[in-house]
Amino acid sequence: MQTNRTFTMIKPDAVANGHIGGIIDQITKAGFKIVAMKYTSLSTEMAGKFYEVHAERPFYKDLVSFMSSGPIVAAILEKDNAIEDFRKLIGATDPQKAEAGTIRNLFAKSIDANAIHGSDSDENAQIEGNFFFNAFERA
Ligand code: 3AN
Repeated sequence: MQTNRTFTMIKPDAVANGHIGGIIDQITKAGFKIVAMKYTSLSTEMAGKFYEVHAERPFYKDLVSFMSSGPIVAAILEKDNAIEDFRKLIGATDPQKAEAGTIRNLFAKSIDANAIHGSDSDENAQIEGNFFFNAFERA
């Protein structure tokens, strides 16, 4: 399993607020290489499947509805120690708790509309990347 890749999504709030460019700038300045990238949107079915691991959580329904509310940008990123370094770059789930200078601190307003997703493990990075990109696109 690859340990130098992570998967990210710029969420509907950040896209709607015009932050695609600002966020990609932070990502590339932090040393991540873009392996694959796609501007697209999720149906409620696709969002439900993507967040299936959270199906029992109280916020699941709202999360699915939010994530299918507008366009997103999905991407596979490469860097040594990608998972940990990217989680550091995006900051805590709750933007109020995200460290100064992190992407969520700069661009997110609330815990549900928190601007960006980052995979939490090598295994999930692979599953999530495969969800959006075929084998040729993620070579
Ligand atoms: P992270 O995205 O930081 O890995 P997770 O995996 O715990 O956070 O949660 C997945 C997504 O679910 C978050 N990005 C956020 O949009 C939403 N979420 C998490 N916790 C809450 C919460 N307490 N209330 C509302 N939405 C939440």
